[in-house]
Amino acid sequence: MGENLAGLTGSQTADTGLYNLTILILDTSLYMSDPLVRKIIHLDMDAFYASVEMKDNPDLQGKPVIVGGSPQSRGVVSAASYEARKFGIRSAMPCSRAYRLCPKAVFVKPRFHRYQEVSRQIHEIFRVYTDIIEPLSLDEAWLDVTINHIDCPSATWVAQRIKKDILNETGLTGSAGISYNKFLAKIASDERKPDGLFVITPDNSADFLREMDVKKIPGVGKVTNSKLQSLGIEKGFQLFEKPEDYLKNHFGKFGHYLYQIIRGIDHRPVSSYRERKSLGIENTFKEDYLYGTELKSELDRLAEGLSKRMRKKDSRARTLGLKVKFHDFHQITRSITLQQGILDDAMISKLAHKKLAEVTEAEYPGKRVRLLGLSVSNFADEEKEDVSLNRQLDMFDLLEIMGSG
Ligand code: TTP
Ligand code: MG
Ligand code: MG
Repeated sequence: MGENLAGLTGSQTADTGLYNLTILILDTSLYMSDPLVRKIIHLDMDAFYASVEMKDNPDLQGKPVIVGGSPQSRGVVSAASYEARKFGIRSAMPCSRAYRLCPKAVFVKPRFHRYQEVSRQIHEIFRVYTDIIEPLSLDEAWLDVTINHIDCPSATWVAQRIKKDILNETGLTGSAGISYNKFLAKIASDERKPDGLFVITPDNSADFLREMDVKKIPGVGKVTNSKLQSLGIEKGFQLFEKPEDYLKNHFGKFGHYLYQIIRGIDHRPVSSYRERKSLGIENTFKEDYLYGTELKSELDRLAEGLSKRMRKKDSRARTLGLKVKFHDFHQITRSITLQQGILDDAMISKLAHKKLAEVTEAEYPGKRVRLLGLSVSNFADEEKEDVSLNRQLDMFDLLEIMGSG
């Protein structure tokens, strides 16, 4: 059954009534075997910024397109079209290197408002099918379609409809991953890019995870991956063989996460737009800074400001979030949650500096920063929620912090 479903992914453009009916039957019968199984779609647009530019400017069609800085600048690639990727060009690569790899590539400056606009269009389409939508960034989101507005029992079918609507309304393609939890759906959306659709079922997830490279696990960054490699863990089955205590010894709390995730266990709900309480402060700088004295003192100022606000509101929080927007508008968030006690001024400053160093030195070395933000959430007087984190501060981030901390 699982193989049948996965096999459908290769011919997703077919659109005969019969074909769709086949999907419906396979998918329904699969999920009907366990009414408690959730149906989650992860949708991620293909070469998002580059595709938007190519759609808006037909001259760029079929060409290697790079959205980011100019080839002479010290900027990096934000997005590379699939044509550009044939030359080995990837996001976050210096533009100068991209130019050397493909001198005929067309370099385009980003237009963030336009990407936001397209992102809003896509979200409108999502809402036709479900209200349970959790955006991860402008170009991707999780959707819980276990119950959906069109009463369709097949998540695969819903994903196909969404892909088609997106294509009709924006002219762009996205890739869908369908599975029974967020982790597997996210991994699945990457499997058949571009314009892909891939299903991981309860029946075939074990086989899939066995063959998967562990570096694909969200939260496994460079640091964790080299640590895993040094332990001889590169493929899923190698991780699977390790006892939980072994992983905990090497990775702390992150070890528990790895143990669970490689067994396909992820109970996080798709948490939709509802705003969680958080208190934050951010600053866009007049010039972009590399990691160094100026950036550190900007962070000090933010930490002080945040502490002051917290005192004013008498808030006692457990989670600290750091937001970093780079000069190319690429934005990331990291969070850290205290297991005990509440954040005081000293702790806020210490943790914020630790995270900033990790992000700017280890993860994105040499990338200039245009904005820093700090926020606190998970207040001590707040009712405990399943995942008591700000929506943007994904649990994977938290776990990565715990793992590398
Ligand atoms: P991604 O979804 O990671 O990549 P993508 O959409 O360009 O390509 P793919 O088909 O593999 O999904 O990121 C979405 C957008 O976010 C991307 O188009 C540009 C921006 N971005 C950056 O600005 N810098 C980065 O390092 C990355 C990874 C993305
Ligand atoms: Mg994408
Ligand atoms: Mg994405």
